[in-house]
Amino acid sequence: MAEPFYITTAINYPNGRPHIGHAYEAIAADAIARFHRMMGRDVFFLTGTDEHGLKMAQTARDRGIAPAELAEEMSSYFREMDAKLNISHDRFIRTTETDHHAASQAIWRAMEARGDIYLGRYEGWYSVRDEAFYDEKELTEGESGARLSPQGTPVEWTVEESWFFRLSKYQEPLLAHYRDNPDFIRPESRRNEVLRFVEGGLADLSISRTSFDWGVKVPGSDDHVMYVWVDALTNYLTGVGYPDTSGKYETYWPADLHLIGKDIVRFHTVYWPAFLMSAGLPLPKSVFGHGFLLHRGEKMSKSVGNVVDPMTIADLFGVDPLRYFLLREVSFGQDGSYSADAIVTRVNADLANSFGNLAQRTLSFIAKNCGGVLPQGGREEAADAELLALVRDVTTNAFPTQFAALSLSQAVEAWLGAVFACNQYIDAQAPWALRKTDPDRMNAVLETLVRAIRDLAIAIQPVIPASAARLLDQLGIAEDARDFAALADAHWYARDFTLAPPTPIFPRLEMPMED
Ligand code: ME8
Repeated sequence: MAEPFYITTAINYPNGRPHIGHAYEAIAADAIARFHRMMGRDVFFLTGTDEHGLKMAQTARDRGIAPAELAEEMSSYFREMDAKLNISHDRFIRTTETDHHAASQAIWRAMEARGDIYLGRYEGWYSVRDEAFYDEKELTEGESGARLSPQGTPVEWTVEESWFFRLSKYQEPLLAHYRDNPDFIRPESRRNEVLRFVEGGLADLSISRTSFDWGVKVPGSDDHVMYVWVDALTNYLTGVGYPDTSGKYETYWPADLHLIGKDIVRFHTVYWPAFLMSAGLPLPKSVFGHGFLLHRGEKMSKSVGNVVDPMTIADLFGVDPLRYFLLREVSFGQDGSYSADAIVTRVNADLANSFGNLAQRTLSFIAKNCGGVLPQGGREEAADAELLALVRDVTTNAFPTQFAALSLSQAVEAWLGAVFACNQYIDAQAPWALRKTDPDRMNAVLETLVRAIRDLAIAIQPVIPASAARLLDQLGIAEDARDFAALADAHWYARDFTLAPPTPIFPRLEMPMED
């Protein structure tokens, strides 16, 4: 039986349309999910929308509509974005769904049964935009003298009757867990931040609200709704059928990877494992906090006018070019910058001029000069075996090793190095010149190239799935022979296949008029 792999993204607040940061996270998670499927794992990939909380309630009120109506409309844009970007999730969860309410109430009851929930009165600072409580000592002073959260958002003084979770009780167990599981929080810089925060002491957490009712009802306490993060985090359990602990839960829980952005690492590595410990449930194996995507190095904000709709970018440049750019350009775990000219430059250099050109030159030559029949045999030289060994090493070793370690950009860089080697080989061997002088040698060169292109197209599928599939179609590779295991078969094309004159897979991009 295939080994399971459960990966999740953060669930997005549908209080507005998706932005490029949401697209980035979905694309990264999708590439990782596709990679593990290709490695033979039984993958379950969960994404969705986080529809409760004060932020949703306030946005809906400002628009004069019910929160459920806002959620319904905006959540559909997130699903459209996922469909457009070729996101291969197994479930799109919405926290307003009935099974999610049941799961949230079940984990609440489990924490209550442990004696970790008590009634009190919350007095403190709350940021609606972050949906987070802050300590006085964490706040800074804004230009107008108003207090701001560490994320730079406004906070308001809140006084309410509230249920509390005994987070303080979990300081030592959490620190022990971080110590014993060095990969629990990645990258290293985020792990250090969390360690410092927890070592500084943990106050009990207010986990219910009475001032609004848009949320999951607290069991046995109907005038309270759960703090939105309690229900939001529980989506990872709902997604696999909790509180039913047979079936999907048994197969996939604990999750292998929660992929999230750096701003919500604390919720996932402090609150969430503490809730799970309290409920007596196993902890996720790993949480990875990726960086933020900045437009020309600046934070996106409506007032700066640089909030770009990811659907527009995908329409302008194509889905796979966008996916490639984001995964190649941004060192995974760090912040990255994007702009139209950076996308055009990167995609033209790597995909159009390097990989695309390699494939197009080779395949159109075969279509034109060999009647579309993939050449075999011919007189081999040392350079052929050298190139194939290099490509094999990248596709079966460097690329998968880096990808599995979430060094996504390094994996793609290694792949690109092999593409460059193929282009040097084709220039040095010049099959177009051999056609008249030495057709026997030409056959060996073309066979080498076709093999290399097939290996490179297979490996890069997680990053650019649709384009790689088109290229593999052009080469006549069967759909069930496109995973990493298939790379071991060097004799895959010893059969009848006629190659049609290929259309280029990676057209050169033009710079749009305005960035
Ligand atoms: O935080 N670049 O939702 P959200 C990269 N509902 N990633 C970004 C980004 C940027 N500029 N801006 C945001 C929430 N993100 C909660 C999550 S999970 C149980 C609940 C990332 O819509 C952000 O870090 O504000 C998060 O991982 C995701 O987008 C959703 O952000």
